[in-house]
Amino acid sequence: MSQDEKLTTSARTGIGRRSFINTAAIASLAGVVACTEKPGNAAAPAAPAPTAGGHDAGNGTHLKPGELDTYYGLWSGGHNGDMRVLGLPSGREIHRIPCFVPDALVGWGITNESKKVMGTKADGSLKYTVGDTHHTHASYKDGNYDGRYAFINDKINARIARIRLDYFVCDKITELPNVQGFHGIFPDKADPVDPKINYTTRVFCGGEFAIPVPNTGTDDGSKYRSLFSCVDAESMEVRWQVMIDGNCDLVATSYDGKLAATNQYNVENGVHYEDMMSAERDACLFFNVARIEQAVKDGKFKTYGDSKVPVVDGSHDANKDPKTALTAYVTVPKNPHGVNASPDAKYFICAGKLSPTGTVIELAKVLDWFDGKLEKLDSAIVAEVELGLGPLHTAFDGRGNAYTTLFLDSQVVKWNVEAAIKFHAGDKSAKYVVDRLDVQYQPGHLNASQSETRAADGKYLAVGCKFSKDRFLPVGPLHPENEQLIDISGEKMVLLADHPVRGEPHDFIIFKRDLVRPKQVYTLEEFPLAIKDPKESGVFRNGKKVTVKLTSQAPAFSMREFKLKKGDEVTLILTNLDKVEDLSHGIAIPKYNVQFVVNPLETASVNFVADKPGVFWLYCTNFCHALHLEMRTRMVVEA
Ligand code: K7E
Ligand code: CUA
Ligand code: CA
Repeated sequence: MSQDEKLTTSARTGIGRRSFINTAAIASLAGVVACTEKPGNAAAPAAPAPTAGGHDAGNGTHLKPGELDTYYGLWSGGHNGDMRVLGLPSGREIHRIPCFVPDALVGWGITNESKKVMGTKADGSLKYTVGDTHHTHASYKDGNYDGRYAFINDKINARIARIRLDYFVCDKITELPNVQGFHGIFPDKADPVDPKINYTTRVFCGGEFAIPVPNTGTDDGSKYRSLFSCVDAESMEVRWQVMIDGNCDLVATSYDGKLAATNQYNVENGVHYEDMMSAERDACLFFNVARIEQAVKDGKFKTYGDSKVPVVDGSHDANKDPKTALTAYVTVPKNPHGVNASPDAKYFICAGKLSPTGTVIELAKVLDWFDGKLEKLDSAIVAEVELGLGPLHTAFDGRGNAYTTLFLDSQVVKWNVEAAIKFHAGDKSAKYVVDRLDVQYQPGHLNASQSETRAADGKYLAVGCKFSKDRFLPVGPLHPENEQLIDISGEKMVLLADHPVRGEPHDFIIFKRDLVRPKQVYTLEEFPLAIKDPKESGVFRNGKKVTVKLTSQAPAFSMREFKLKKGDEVTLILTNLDKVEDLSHGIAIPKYNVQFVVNPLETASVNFVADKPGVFWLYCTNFCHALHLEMRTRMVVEA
């Protein structure tokens, strides 16, 4: 972009942005040298951290070839139904993890193994082929990510997926019963009863749309309800649900495991948007996790429809007495969006959306209320301060500052939480707004490096802008969204980079790269169908049912050809016996609509009916060897 074009863009967006660009450029001249020369092997893993503030080429995000990023980002892929893995600060997309939607690259939704994770109908076809991921979070230990799992939601079909972070693959998907529009998720960070369990064992899920429960075709609007669900992080089974008044949106959890919360924008139980915004205040609803689990143990629950999941009553009426209440409704201004836990473990912050405010709720006071020590629940609100127009989500830098997106103002506002509390308490000299930065444009989610952990490090802030407008080359009516990277290491925020992303990105997390230790190869033992020796290959017939066992080792499959008869019901199993990292093979079956990839020591299988006679060249689809093009096997289907 030329200086002139920059000016034009600045002029269009109003104040200040050009001066931020200049600030970044100046910082790069004054700062520490970011990238040190690394002799020899370009793929050596120890990449120097580009020091925020010491920017290379004025943006701090450029890595030299062979240098590695210092942070991982796990991004929701929106209605692509996947999770994306980014390296930061470069912003390079390094992986996509298919979850809810088939993916032709690896054969997700084609292999039997992936179909089993995704869920099938009686005829073996996929139950769902669309998904809409919004929120992604990872499992915790001691208040920081432990590299075991990530979790992601599918809003459309009310499913939660788990991703194994040793292989960066989705290994389980669970559909929540009696829920529609499943939105927020958050793993717990400890057990409320057993202090030895200082890691994630549950994931909480917010049901956004109220529906008849059970939803069996009788439309009596007065009975629409929403459920808040708890999923077991290991078994991925739904442990329990809470039937609430109003709805759920985003979810947050406390560091001690005692509280989970969801913001509610539809306490009105409206069915049209006008109804949903008729009240001046909605709520942030708290769940007393230990009491709910006790109630389930004591049999104080119901079940609905076909579901066997225990559902406890979290309505206002059933929870008036604080000493026995399972839920607590703190009222917050109009149609809030986003509830986020501060890294000092003290506060949840609700962003106002239709109110220009941020609400700070002190968790110790909510617990006091449950203990009967706080008379008025709403006095757990320790600040409610003006931030700007359309506040949506909040991130933290670990130095007491919060960063909130302002959708309507197209800004990020940096504000100091303790100053906001002082201001709210009457000290009008307390200046809580620290900085504002224009972003391009209409930001939704934002998150800072390590933000919702005890190890928040205040280095980078990424902002998911819902509109990119003029920021990228025009490509027709559908523009990419704009993921922006901001340096938050100083007093003032500094915009570092624009990154185009496929829609519709929502939430994401950014964490230090040494918190995960991905494996480079599978083990044969992980796959019950593994073919451990090429000598076990062959065609094994049992009437019409035929099993084809095949292995791959560059540059050949274990059988040069094999024969089938028309009408055979075939299961083809392929084990990749190459043990070297990155040496994957793919296999395509022309005219049979089959393609999938097997990574080193991985096994995958497909089922098909050999209904088309002829000669078919099965070929390797991953360029694996100088003889990759020659890596084929002939399938002969006899008429
Ligand atoms: Cu997390 Cu995008 Cu679903 Cu806010 S929501 S923007
Ligand atoms: Cu194997 Cu290409
Ligand atoms: Ca409302």
